[in-house]
Amino acid sequence: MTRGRLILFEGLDRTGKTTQSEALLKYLNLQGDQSSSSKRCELIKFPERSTPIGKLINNYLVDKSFKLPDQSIHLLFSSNRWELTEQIKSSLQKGNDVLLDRYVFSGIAYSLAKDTERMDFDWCLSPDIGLIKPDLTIFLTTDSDISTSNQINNRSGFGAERYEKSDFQLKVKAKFDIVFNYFFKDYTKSSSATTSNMYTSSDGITTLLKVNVIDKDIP
Ligand code: FDM
Repeated sequence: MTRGRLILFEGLDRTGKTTQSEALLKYLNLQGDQSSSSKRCELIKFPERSTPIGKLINNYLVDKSFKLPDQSIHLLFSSNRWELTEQIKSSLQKGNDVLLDRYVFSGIAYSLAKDTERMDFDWCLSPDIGLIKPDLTIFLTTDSDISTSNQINNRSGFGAERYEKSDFQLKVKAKFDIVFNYFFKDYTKSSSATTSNMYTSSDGITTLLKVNVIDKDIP
């Protein structure tokens, strides 16, 4: 039996990760229905808020008065990925494709954006060492910092959760560049916008799509 594919959607808030991952889920499941195999595709969104650790993370995100050291919440996000690792591996082994909405790269970029003393890149990566590596990563971002701010400010309901502030999102955007430059050999080359990798949704939000196969393993 061929192992299923692990496909990751990463990116800033409000760039269409959920829309795109749900569309691909539907498409792959339709293909599965049409073929003779009983392969199914599943989508896992991180943080997965229903697990014991996910519930803690959810409290932290929705309740801004809930205090946790930056180190602790970083480790909880990583721990949440470990909670789901066996499930992901077993689905892939059955030949099912697994789609992920956020993963290790969000973990590093969001924590680095906090500029916490001694939480450098290596520190942030270390709890994720050994996690299963995606076969394909699709990074959704915006073309400029101005569009990032505008998109974020115009989002309905934006600001309800802890990290939903446009100045913080701009920092995350810069940190994603550091993270992707480290993991993907051709990241810089793929970063300029062309008509083929831009799309605008019905609410006028423009997204830049960068598709990369991971070059370095999650060690
Ligand atoms: N987030 C998500 C992190 O800070 N670290 C992580 O490891 C992950 C997976 O959680 F602001 C942040 C990113 C986002 C918040 O994610 C909740 P969604 O995609 O908005 O639910």
